[in-house]
Amino acid sequence: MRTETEHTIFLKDYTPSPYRIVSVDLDFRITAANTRVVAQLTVEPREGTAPGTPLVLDGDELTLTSIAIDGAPLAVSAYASDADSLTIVEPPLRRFVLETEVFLQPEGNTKLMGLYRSSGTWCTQCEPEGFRRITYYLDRPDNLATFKVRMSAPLDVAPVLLANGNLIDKGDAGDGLHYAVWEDPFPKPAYLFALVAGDLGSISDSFTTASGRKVALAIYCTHGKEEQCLWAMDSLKRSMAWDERRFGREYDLDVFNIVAVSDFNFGAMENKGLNIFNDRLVFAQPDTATDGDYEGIERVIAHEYFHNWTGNRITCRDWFQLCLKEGLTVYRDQEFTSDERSRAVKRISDVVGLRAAQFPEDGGPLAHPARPDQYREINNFYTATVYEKGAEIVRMLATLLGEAGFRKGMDLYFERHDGEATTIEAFLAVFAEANGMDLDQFKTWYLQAGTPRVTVSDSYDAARQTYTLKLDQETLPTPGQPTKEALVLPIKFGLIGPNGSPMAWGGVSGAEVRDEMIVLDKASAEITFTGVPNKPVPSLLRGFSAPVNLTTNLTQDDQLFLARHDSDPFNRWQALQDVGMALAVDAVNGKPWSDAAIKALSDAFGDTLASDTLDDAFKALALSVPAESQIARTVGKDVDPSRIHEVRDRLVKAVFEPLAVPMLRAYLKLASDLPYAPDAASTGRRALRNRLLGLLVASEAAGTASLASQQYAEARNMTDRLAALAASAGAWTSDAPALLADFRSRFGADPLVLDKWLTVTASVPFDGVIERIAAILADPAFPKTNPNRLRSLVGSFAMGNPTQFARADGAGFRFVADFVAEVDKINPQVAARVLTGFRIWPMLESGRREAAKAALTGLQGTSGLSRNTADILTRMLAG
Ligand code: B3K
Ligand code: ZN
Repeated sequence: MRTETEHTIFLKDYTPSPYRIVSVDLDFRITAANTRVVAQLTVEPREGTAPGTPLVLDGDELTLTSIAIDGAPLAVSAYASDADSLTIVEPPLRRFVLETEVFLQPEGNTKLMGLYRSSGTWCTQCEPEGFRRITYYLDRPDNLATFKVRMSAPLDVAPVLLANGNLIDKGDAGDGLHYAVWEDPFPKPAYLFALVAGDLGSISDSFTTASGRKVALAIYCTHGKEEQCLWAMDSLKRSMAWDERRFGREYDLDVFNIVAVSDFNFGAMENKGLNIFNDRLVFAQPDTATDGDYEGIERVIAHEYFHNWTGNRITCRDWFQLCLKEGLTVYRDQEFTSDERSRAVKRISDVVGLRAAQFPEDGGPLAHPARPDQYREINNFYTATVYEKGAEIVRMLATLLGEAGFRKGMDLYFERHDGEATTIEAFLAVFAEANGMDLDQFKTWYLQAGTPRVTVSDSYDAARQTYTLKLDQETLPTPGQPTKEALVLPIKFGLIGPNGSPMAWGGVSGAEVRDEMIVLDKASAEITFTGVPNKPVPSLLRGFSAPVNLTTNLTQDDQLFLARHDSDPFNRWQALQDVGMALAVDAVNGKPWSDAAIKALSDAFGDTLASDTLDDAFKALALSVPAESQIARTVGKDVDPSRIHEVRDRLVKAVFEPLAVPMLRAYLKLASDLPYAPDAASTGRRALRNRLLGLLVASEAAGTASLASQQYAEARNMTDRLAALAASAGAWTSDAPALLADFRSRFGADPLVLDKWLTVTASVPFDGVIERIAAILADPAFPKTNPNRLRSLVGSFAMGNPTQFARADGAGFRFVADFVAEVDKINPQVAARVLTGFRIWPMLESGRREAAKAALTGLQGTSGLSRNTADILTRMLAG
């Protein structure tokens, strides 16, 4: 086990490198046995570099076979190399060319960082620190260089040779080899380098930019999957058009290539001009991909494309600034989806995701600021906090500045920082400057971890016709941050009169209130509205305008009033969630439900279902009670996941069973004979129908038991089939085992569909699941080197099956800890990610807490743990 401080990198220690690499010439000779890389780096000392300052390059698992400066081989005393660096002791204090030759073993590279092979294809992943596994380099994002890449490979196994930028030469290289030369004119950090060599099929298309340049587009994939790339191509073209319309950003190279590979640690990678994707985020056809998959592909294709400006043209100075590109680009992809589909539905889904992934992170032992100030392993900081909270921070900025003010800031950002590696400070400065606004306090959002709690209570004075809102904010301590400062919170709101219409007010005092937004920037404030003729119901935090936990003194009646009348669709949805949550928490605390309270919620759901103004996708989201993980988080301590499961189950039955007849009628009416289409309206229709199916099965209403197996059998697309399977397996109906077996035999040969089966299997909340997962893992044919398979099976167990993962007897914890120890030797990134499932442990009841701690402590005793896993483990146990 490493110690606390070993290898910790601090933001405060940032210094520019004394040398710069300005251009790179790479020559790859790829053969079945190994890959030889010859690198010619043109290096310059930075101004002020003292004579004799060594040049230290990063390297990892490289075999150095020759080294020269300006063509002259170096004496052994002139350089030193160890496991992770190459030092040139006394480089010339002028521009020079350093030439190295190294050998790599892509075949055995199961970490999937650097150059590796996936199903025979050579491909790369360099972000954040993978380029050092390809050649010795200044592997840091602030070194921008132009790259020219020559590669040769056997023509029979690798007829396709790709790298960043434009193809400038290709031909025969003799001995059954061929070569290609690619040049990228845009200076870039090494993490955006990419290379692909393989036997691939492709589809191609083109896009003409606003200024009339024609860009050649292509998506490469395993032969036979070409048709399945059409949706991704469609999404790409729409993304390119959207970025021109919405942000005035055009694509800059003549080609844009995407390659789908099967073994990939993450979702996708925005390498300049050559995006590499996990194939699950490219392939789609109706009988194997769900609506969720289609949407995910559209979103991630857009996300990686948008990085071309926010990430590539303007990159990060250091990895602490990761959310400079990630938070901003997630914000941009969220806006794209909102414009392409339904804004309200997108917002609700994003908030559901934020609460499921980011809030638990922010409230647990792994909490960290959106811009961390220290790390031991940067790969562990590609988190929901950096991505999703990062996007929320940008969204708040847009809310505070307004659409035009935000766009002015973005324009200035592109104008001023194009071609640079920069910081959060520089990002905030352009918005401050373009809008004449002080954003010093706003910056705290990037520096402070934890989800603020906002408490609001209201009172009405009929005699004075005044209405008062009292607001408080508090952020609890997080690891390393015992005290917290007040944040700037944009709280969008409205007051609703007794007739359900918006209510105007005469005057307001006590805090900054503009239009329909309160800007709370102190620990507390009291806001008084004058000229208020009746007691209103406040609709607070409309559109979830700040990522906080909100508690109010609203009654169930007030909430249900909002659910019916609020003009803000987000808050209509939220109000129903709040009512369900209050009932669930009462039951967990042993407080019985009143019949009236259950009936009121049930009626509100009934009205939602019957509404002819709400759309299907919204209804699908609204007809729900909070997830178990949400309830657990709200309960907050001494959590018993089995009890929460039982309570939620009972709540679903109590409120939805009385609606069985209208739900069944609606379910039957929503069936469609139309061919599958992934548009928002058809997706919404299926979402509602499948939600109703899930509720009917879970409520165990009479006559609904066979509904799932019937839908499963008749389904004509994967969305409907998988929904039926999940409904059946989630309730473990008598048909569930047979449906699971059928699904496996029908689709088991398609790895991406097998993943769905693995996830459903691992998510069954009843005893027996661990044994089933263990048996699947023990099958010698199960590929333990494939991240998608491992995450679908064990990742979804650790993250999405709290009753079994957090079993009272500790079997779930031990199982996951053993898995992490084993997979850590193969792929540390996957192991560390699965381990984060333990972050719930401090809030569990004492027996489970002890069991989790014992499993974690046992894992800590394993020798040779990777830095990735050791880092998560240390923080998990210290928090
Ligand atoms: N930038 C990549 C993430 C790389 C992850 C490395 N551990 C994908 C993205 O966010 O667009
Ligand atoms: Zn990204």
